[in-house]
Amino acid sequence: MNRLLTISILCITVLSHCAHRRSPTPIDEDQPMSKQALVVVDLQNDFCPGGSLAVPEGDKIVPVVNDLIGKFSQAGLPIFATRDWHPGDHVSFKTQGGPWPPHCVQNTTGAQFHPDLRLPNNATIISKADSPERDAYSGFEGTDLAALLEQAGVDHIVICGLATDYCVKATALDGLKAGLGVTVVEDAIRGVEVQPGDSQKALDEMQAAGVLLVQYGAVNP
Ligand code: VGL
Ligand code: ZN
Repeated sequence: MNRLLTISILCITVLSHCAHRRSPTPIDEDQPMSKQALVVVDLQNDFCPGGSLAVPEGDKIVPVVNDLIGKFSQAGLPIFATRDWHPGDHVSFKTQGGPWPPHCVQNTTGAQFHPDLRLPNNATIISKADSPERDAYSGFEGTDLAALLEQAGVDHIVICGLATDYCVKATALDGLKAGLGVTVVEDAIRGVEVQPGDSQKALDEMQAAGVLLVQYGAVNP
């Protein structure tokens, strides 16, 4: 009797295990459920060729970023676009003793998104560094980006935009600090390169901190 019971339990265990492995389940148990959002960083005229703080080839990423926007839109996932949004007397400007030429001054053409960038109407725009006395490279700094992502149930952000060695890096590192998974799309970013090699250094730093670096083709939200 005991033997029969043991064999029965064994059979049930094996069968239920097989059924479990084979049953199509909407939840992939190897990967916890995750909701992603796209964060487009500072893809503004002043950071593109012809702008006052031009990133070399900054405009080259626009078609790739538009494709990423398409992928996230298709998947019904949220899209955020940060913008540098400085007052005319911003502390980061050389005119005020700062390191940069005046750029992305509120309500000027230079602060507008690149004209070919196709942001959907429901994208959320995050303005940063908008007070005279404070600079902010990260899209999280002094904004409600973290709260909005949490509200939307997002636990992983995919980052593209400008510039690799400043705002992309700062946003990615702050994303990790906020407890999010962070992916940076290498062929959808460009760097200022004040010193040659700054972009590569930024990529190394991000990767060491836990940022996932991928090519555009590998992004399947
Ligand atoms: C940025 C320099 C100054 C950026 C913003 O968006 O990366 N860089 N302000
Ligand atoms: Zn700035």
